[in-house]
Amino acid sequence: MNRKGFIFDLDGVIVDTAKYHYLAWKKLSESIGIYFDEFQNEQLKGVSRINSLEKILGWGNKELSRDKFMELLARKNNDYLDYISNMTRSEILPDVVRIISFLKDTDQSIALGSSSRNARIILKKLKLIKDFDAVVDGNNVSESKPNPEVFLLAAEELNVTPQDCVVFEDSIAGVKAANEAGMMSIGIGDEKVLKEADYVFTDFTKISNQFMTELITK
Ligand code: B16
Ligand code: MG
Repeated sequence: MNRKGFIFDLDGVIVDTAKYHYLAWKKLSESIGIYFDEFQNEQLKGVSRINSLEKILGWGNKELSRDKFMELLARKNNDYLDYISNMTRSEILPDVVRIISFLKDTDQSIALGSSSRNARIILKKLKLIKDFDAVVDGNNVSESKPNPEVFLLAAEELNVTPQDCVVFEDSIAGVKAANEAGMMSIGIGDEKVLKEADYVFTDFTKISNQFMTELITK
């Protein structure tokens, strides 16, 4: 069989940490008097921690000193780390393990392409890190999604051309990044939100092994 590159986003694709990012950002926004709900949250998915706080401050028309900005970033991350401290394999989203096993059985290359600086900690907690041939995360890039840097770097590490890569993403920013990289984008979530993706599935239980075979042989 062909060897292609399959790049997984982390938050919202492999594990439902998106809900913990939401809780931590909501707490932080409200503590500085800025309204925050699911609509705002959708626009932060896949976006780096720094860019997320910049967006929140923009929505609230607030400017902060650099020290205060850094303090709020640290506070958000501490809350987030508290939320994920007891995370186990039980929080891996349904059928993620089946899809990864299928890719390994068919000798495909697998990478992580996440904006999170906490990605490695989470993969270790989930005991998934050994399954990835490359891990590219928020520590390795200078530009956040929707910039394609994270996915292009992952393809390079896998030694696969971007045209031979498939990206699984739950965020608008991430789907844009995959498209911009010239890769096939598969949205995981709501097709009304992820309308720019090449395909959208509500979750991995809806992705058959036959569909995966078609992606590999295409
Ligand atoms: P951290 P992904 C992204 O991860 C999240 O979707 C986004 O909500 C978060 O702000 C970003 O990581 C940075 O995360 O604060 O842990 O460095 O979806 O690209 O895996
Ligand atoms: Mg995500």
